[in-house]
Amino acid sequence: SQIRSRVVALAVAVMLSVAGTVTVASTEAAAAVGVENEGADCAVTGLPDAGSLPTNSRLPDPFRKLDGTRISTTSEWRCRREETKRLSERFVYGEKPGKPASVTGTVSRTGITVNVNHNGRSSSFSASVSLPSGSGPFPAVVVLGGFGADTAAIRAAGAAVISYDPYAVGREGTPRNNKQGAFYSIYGSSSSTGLLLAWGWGVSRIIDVIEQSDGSILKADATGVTGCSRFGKGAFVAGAFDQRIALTMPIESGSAGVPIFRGIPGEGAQSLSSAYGEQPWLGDAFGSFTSSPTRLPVDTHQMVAMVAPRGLFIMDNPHIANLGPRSASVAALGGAEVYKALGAGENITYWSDVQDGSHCANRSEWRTPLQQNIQKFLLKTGNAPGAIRISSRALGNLAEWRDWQTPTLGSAGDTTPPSAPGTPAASNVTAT
Ligand code: MCU
Repeated sequence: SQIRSRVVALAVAVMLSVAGTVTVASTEAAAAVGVENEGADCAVTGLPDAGSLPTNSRLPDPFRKLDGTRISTTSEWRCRREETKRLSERFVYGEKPGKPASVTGTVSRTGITVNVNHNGRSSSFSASVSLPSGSGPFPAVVVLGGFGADTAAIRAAGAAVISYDPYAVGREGTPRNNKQGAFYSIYGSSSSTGLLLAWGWGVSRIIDVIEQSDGSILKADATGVTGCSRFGKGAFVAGAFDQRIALTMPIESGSAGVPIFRGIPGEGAQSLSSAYGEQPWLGDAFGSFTSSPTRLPVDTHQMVAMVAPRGLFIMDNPHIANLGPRSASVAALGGAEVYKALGAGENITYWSDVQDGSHCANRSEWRTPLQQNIQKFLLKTGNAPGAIRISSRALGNLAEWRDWQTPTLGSAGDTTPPSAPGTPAASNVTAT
């Protein structure tokens, strides 16, 4: 039935564009239901070593493969995405292990329990559930931490709120060689994986449990994730690393979140060494890049791209330079180029046009786009286009940051060369 629903989604996705040309709408490349990582089987060779990295003051080309050639079809993105994931793990976040040998648990109308067993080690954690009105089953938004997300608006839109305490899975306040929490009970307190990816691993295990439940309370194929500040960093990483997450909504994430690493020093945002040192959020390997981000073979526009073509709603605050909002807008603009190339340009929203300068404030400006995103990606009842609304106070310029252009990608299995830039890619997908 998964294959069947994917075929239906493909058929529904074939639409006539305004110009009358057949194009494939955003859902065409949507991740298959129930697959945490669609590229797990891609053979990745040629990952660089930390010692052999060239300096590149511009953003790495998200379309250029490790073998030096660029992808030319949308189907090649799957394994280019896997390369991007592996680079991000090796140099930025640390490794996210695959699904543990055993994940069990329960879903009730008030809570979720998660029990994990792997290699003779076990750990567990729980989260609370708050349902919207109505009879369900409901989509759900996992809210990391207890502040900054508009949980009333989420529930009013018809999604459940899963309140998840990331510290149960990856504690703060520990040295890097003695990390604690459910993730590290399984993978070891000296794991080089940072807290952000550990928190994301916890979200993935919550989704495992929802998938295994009888589906009468929560839907397994309609999960979103959000959080503000350090939990915005966590929400961003969770969404980038689990393709079952249909909607990723980081709020005011700051350094180690959405902002491009390369832009942070010039913008005067929280420095990379401060973000690296404050808590073990990033992986241990990032330590050798805090004063030389230009050596990184990957930057956060590519984490944005890892979310594509799924729903992404980045909320940012242009009033606090320490958060790096200008660098965050560049990450969004750069990542949006991959969304566009995949035909999913309407699935990303970046919004920093807000009045209140306080960090993690409840903002009326985001209520409508938040609910539209929930309707579109979780309830599947809406189709509001995404929007890029960057405050003029913190407007980055992608052109200054890139030396690559966005290719027009051919469709899967296409044997004809891609069409000229600027025209829609021809599609060989037909409605069935
Ligand atoms: C913006 O996120 C962080 C920031 O990186 C830290 O330096 C600061 O201590 O805490 C922020 C936060 O999580 O605020 C709630």
